[in-house]
Amino acid sequence: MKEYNQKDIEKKWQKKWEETDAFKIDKDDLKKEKFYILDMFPYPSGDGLHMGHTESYTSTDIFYRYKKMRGFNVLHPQGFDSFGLPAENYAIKTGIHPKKTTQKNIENYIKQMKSLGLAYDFEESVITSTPKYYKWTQWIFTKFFKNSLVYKKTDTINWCESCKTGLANEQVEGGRCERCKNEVVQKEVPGWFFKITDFADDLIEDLKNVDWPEHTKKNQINWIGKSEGSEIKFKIKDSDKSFKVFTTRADTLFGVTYCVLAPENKLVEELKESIENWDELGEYIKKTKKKTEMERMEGKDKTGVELKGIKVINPANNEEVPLFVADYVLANYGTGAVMAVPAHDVRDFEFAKKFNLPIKKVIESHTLQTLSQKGQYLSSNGSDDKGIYTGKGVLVNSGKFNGMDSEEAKKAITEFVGGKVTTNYRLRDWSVSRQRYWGAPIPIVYSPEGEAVAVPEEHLPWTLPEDVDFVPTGTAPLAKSKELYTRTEKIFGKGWTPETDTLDTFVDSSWYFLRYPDPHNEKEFCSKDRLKHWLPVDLYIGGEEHTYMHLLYARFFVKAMYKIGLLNFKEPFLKLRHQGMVLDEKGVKMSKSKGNVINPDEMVERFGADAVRMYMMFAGPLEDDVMWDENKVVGTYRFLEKIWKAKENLSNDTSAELKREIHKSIKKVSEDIEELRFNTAIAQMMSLANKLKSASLAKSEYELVLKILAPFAPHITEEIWSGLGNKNSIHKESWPKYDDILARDKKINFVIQVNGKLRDVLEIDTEVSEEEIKKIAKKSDKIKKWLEGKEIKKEIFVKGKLLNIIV
Ligand code: ANZ
Repeated sequence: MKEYNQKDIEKKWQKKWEETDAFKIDKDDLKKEKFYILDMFPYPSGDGLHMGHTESYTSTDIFYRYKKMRGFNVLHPQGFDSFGLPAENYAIKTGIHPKKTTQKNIENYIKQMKSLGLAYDFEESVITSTPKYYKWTQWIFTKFFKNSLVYKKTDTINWCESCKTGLANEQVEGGRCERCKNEVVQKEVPGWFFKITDFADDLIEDLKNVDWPEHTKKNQINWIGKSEGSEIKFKIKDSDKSFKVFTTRADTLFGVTYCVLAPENKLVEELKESIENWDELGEYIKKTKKKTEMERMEGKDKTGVELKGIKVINPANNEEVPLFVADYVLANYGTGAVMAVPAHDVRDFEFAKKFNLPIKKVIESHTLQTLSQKGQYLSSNGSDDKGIYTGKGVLVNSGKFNGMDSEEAKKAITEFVGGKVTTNYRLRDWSVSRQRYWGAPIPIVYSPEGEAVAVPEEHLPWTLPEDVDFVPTGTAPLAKSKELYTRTEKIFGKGWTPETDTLDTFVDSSWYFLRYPDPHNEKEFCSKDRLKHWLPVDLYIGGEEHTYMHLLYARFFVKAMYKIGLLNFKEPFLKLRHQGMVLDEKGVKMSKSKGNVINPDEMVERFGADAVRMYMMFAGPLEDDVMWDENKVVGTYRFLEKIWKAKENLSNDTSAELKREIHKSIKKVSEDIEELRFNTAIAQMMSLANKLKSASLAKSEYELVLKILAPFAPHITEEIWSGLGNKNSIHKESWPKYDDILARDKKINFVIQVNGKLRDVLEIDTEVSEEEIKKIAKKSDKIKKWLEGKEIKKEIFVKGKLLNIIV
């Protein structure tokens, strides 16, 4: 008998599939129902694919093959998110052009993906760093520009000193650069911004229309941070100046004991003349510039400086309160000014304690009112409460509003002081300018008068110049390109200059899924027909880490493109699932620095792609973390061997029992794949494989087994299939139908009790009647002895489950 030699088999079929263009699809075939399954495309790093990729790409590959066998026309593309910092940093170190490194890495990724048997048509890939692709990234940018969805402003942005570039809020983690982990500072830099805030409400609302994990939806909502509140004007005493605060608790207005301006608030400078301690204040403001937003928000030790000589009038009761500058108030949220109510807000409370400011209670909890209890007070100290209560309740110490419910009072008090009900968002416009080289050039040129003009379509792609020095100096590398400046003057005239920033790479990945249906189109980003047919994406699978922002940005792109008539749908990904992480044997996340990374190549080399694919899927539910365990890969290898060996003992007939088992498996595996429960589908096939050896199995039923296994283990099944004399690929076969009657459980375990105690379990046919069961039970030796000499008083019968004989 020929041994199962996975190495030869896998190489042989991978070559054959390639030669026969096995994974090509007709994208214009409108007759078949379409299904678009999308992977999060990788950044082609020098390290190659990691096990996380292997896991998620295997899952989509299985689903793709299954859907195809079900008769769908399935689009299952792969590409490369190939602009970005690592290639540029590598270029800085080695002098090798990022284009070269990227190309080399992509080739390696493709080789790895092929060796795993992943069915991608790489001729239909998108590679974001190619002019062919970024032409359309730039084209969309110019469309946004013409429709006022992108604009330029000078703003304080997050700046990474080490990468010498601006970063979006989303790229700052705990005050550090997401990439290099160095501290991020605030810097005033001119740059381009996408108007994502225009879509804040839709970005929340439309989540109702997609099938996504709840926590991912929640995360999007939290990031957008919609907050309903009021804007209330406070006047400065003896001055015509005033400022507005944003508050979500207008009901607490009578409890204001001071106000705070953010250090960056322009009013501070305007009040300079009247401020008695300007030096102290200036010193403080300078210091806060060094702090990150996170430090300011989370800092336990509150700091600030009172504006001596200034008083503020509370519009509700005309009381005079002091004004402070404190860094816990942020400049770019709300109005950059707050009314402080220490009795009902934690941060104000901490501040008031430190600066010895009055704490005035104006809300009493309902429970406190009715039960005289102080359930929700965090630190109450007796009846003249100086604690803090942040909940809803009833107004006290609030003039004519006393006794009013706090929710009701929000509106009433806002109206009373002539304020305005407003909504605030945490979401900021998306800053997309990067002072880096390896990205798509922003397709903007400036007239000699400084007016920004979009590069016309005929000059797109607006190519990335090659004559630059990558070493970062703080000015954009493109500013050093002679070619870019000459090109600009040649096309637009003397005195015209190019924009020298490049686009954030998140821009590239915000629309790549729109390109896959038509990646070679030179006239449109995607033909209208193909767009209409293929989009939106039916199923998107990818990791949870680092993808929140990508998801938000992609959703924004689709909404913005919808708004300007480029698309006819508003959500890109109808269904989304995340795969878990791959951990090492000890349950530790794999990472280069820990040295516990497992290389997929090595595993494929040792066990074969089929065994590795199956193990990854068998190790647990897709969304759970997988602990890599080499011994268990051996287990899936053995399973494949059992399938392999079965071909040597085929009979003319399949035993009735095995036939039932096979149909049950078809049913279970189909249902499980639909629900992405690959692990339980494999468990079913493993249990089936154990039964193959001892029973007689005919070729026709064996082929059914091969077909349901084919999406999981595409090589071995193809080899056996062809060995059985089949001319066409197994992957072009239809998914088998199961016989409903055979797939049903024939026998059930029926429990027999005597006086409620389990005495016997009978394996009986589901069709046996109640009378018949009672007879069989009483004949059983295990039961007889309990009934001897006794009178049966009652029989309790539960259909399909148990009989309880009471004596
Ligand atoms: C008075 C007050 C009393 C507040 C109270 C809360 C509780 P969210 O829900 O996140 O929108 N705030 C407003 N602008 C701020 C800024 N620029 N920096 C820091 N804090 C700011 O939070 C809104 C609340 O955060 C506002 O409501 C304001 O404090 C504070 F018992 O006003 B509140």
